[in-house]
Amino acid sequence: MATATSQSLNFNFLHRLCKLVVVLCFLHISVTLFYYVRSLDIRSAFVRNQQQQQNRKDGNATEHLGNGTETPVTPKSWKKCPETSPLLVGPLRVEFNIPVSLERVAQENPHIRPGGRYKPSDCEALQKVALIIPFRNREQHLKYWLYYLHPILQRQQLDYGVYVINQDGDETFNRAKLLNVGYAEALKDYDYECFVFSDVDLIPMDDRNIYKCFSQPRHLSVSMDKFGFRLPYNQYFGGVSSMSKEQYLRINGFPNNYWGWGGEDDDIFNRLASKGMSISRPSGEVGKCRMIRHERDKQNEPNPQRFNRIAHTRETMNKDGIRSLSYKLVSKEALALYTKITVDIGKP
Ligand code: UDH
Ligand code: NGS
Repeated sequence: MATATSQSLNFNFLHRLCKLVVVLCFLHISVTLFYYVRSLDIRSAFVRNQQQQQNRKDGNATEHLGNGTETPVTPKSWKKCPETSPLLVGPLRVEFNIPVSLERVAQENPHIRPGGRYKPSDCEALQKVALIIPFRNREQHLKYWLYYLHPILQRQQLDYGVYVINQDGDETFNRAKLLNVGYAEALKDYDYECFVFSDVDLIPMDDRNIYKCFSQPRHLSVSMDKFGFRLPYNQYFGGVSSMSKEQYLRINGFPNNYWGWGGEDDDIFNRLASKGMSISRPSGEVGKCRMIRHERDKQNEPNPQRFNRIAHTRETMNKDGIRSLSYKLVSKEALALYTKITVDIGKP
């Protein structure tokens, strides 16, 4: 009798245990199903959101007309631009006897946005490039630079912005420090990954000389008319050059203490060499460029200290560069064809 009772108790216990296990299994499956369905929802929302953000970034999902209406624009394909732009034409005629005005340049380049910004509308540019120009009192040269370069850069299918770094006041000119300011200020605007540093008076004669960055720092103005279309010396790194953000940071940017003409480009070359980098260059044919002839500028006399300074680059480069840059921003204006940054960089 006692055995029968205990058997029935055991059976009851087992029966309840089984029920509990079944309920637990059911709960487990329901919870799993619930989270699975929810994750599907989140994933598709994420994809939708990403696409919208991308459209917004490229400014093409909708066009704001300024009157409260938004017109949908044909969605573009998000493929990368090709390695070689199909728009390139090769050798170009460059001359400086035609008068150019900013109005004309703006009219002929209707796709340039305020601040001198542009990106291709039908593909995603391979690089985001900031073009940095050291500047003071060279208005006529700047007009030619914008006139020739905007069409070239657009044909090169770059996502770019033009920054003119105007030295305030009449103290001695300092090209390399202005370039450092350009690097710092451009990065406040956009996530640039490549920096092209160009004198205002140098114009490429072939649009296959791409104003972008390469696996090594690039020297672009390799055959200038004023040097008989030859490189003046192997280590020459002046005129127009490009560096990725990473390459630039590896050398602590450029020196801030070369006041007046000469040597700062050799210092930059020394910095690159000391970090084991080599210089990449286009061929002499593709790298042809013209310089706008001019007299020596006031307050940019040859710097008598330059030879001594370039002899000590390795010792000074870690202390003097982008990490120690200081300046006072006077103004920053997004003009129709370029961003004008006026800056007080002090004096020697
Ligand atoms: N720059 C200015 N304003 C100046 C000085 C220099 O905008 O007052 C800029 C400009 O972008 C120029 C660059 O800095 O292209 C380099 O200037 P530079 O004077 O070092 O070099 P550049 O080759 O002239 O233009 C060298 C002296 C030429 C003397 C010619 C005498 N016939
Ligand atoms: C070298 C200068 C460089 C200059 C180059 C070309 O002598 O800064 O000439 O100058 N180096 C020194 O003076 C140490 S150019 O003919 O373009 O005026 O870039």
